[in-house]
Amino acid sequence: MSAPHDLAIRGGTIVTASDRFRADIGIRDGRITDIAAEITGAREEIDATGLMVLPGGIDAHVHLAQPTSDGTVMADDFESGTRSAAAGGNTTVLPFAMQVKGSSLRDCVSAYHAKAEGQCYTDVSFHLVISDPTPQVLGQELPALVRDGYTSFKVFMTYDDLVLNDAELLEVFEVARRERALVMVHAEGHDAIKHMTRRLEEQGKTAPYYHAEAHHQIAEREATHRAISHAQLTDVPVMIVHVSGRDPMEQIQWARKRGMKVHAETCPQYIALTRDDLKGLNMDFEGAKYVCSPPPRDADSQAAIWEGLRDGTFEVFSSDHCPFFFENSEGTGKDNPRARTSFKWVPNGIPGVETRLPILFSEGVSKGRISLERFVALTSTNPAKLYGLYPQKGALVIGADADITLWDPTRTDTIRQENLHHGSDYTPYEGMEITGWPVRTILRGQTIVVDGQVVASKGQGAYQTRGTSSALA
Ligand code: DUC
Ligand code: ZN
Ligand code: ZN
Repeated sequence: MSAPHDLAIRGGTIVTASDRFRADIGIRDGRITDIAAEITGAREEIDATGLMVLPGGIDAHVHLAQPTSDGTVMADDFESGTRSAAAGGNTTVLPFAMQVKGSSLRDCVSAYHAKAEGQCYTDVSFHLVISDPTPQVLGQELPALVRDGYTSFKVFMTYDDLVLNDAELLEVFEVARRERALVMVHAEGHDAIKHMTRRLEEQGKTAPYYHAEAHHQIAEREATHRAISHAQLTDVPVMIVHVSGRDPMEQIQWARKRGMKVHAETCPQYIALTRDDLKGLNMDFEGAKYVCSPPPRDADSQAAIWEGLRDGTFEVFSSDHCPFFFENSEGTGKDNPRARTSFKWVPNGIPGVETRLPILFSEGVSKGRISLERFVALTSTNPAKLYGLYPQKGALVIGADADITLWDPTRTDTIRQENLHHGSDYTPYEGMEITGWPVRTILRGQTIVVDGQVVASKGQGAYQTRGTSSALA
């Protein structure tokens, strides 16, 4: 008689978004088939005594192998980016298939699939980015893609090559409503940023630090309110991504109190960094290592973000992993000749897919700011629900994919670039001390990382077609 389970995870404490309890997990053919007090006789057993057994991390906001308009090159392709994700306790990541202006959206998606095919260590699924909302895109391509399982897309309220005006935003929101897709918004006011940039440059304020002044929190607050208003007018749920501080967060709370369907995401940089990090060493170019948009704010905003993580204002905690080299010989990293002339040319983005979960675990759970159940909700269950992957992903229930991360809540470590698996040549979190570390990552029943060693083979990760967001169900 064959063994009833391929794998049993024994002796650990299972933690979900709502409960924790002592039980074993039995797995067959990549799925959870049993959760019981004691499971014996499996072909393979993992002893999880003393460990926490959590659903695998789902990072719902990463950028991999994305084309750029200025010649900068992303430091991660699908191979290195998903390897880094797996090492950081993730089993699924959601990068963006970016429409290049003037191109067919479908062609961009096909090109992105070609980059991912056979390269991934974790499962992946793509959000779309709509940069050119032509009648053909809105009338045909986008509806067809949503039906094919690309059930979320992002729009930008800033960047010359991505910004949509208000009329375009409203039209895109209408399509999201009609097709039942979740629209994600990068909410920063383009004209305000351009104005601030001009004034700062006139005063010779061109160091990376001034990126944080140009991308002022007021510009984020204004755009957040505008996005919410457009969503209310078109009666569609929205996800405001990478919310950085108190002011935009209060707009979201204001809307929610009035019954509007506004969802919100925040990221590690808004709890672990401040704008002072952009000063580098005495306002030098080191500050470019922390340039991302929206930028980190101040201690008051960090405190606000923690309140929002606790009280449910934020449902999703993603990395916004957008990795560039700091310096490389081709001059295609952050330190390039143009970027030395003004902060406005520094590529916007920082790496973080591998450090997202340890940072939230350590700063949140280990320091008593959030519960472990809330950690699971923010980093796995809620993203699965909101992006149409639940309950196949983000849940430890019978029938779900056996995507599981084992955590040692007592293990201490220090974040060091030399130990990370990403393609960047630095981490903005260098030297950060962490309590609580993922010690094993299991993807559909197969161990892909153990004690920091990636044991998966490239291509083990698979593309996941998604259903409708819980926000639209
Ligand atoms: N928006 C993102 O979501 N990531 C990096 C840069 C940006 O503007
Ligand atoms: Zn963005
Ligand atoms: Zn992003």
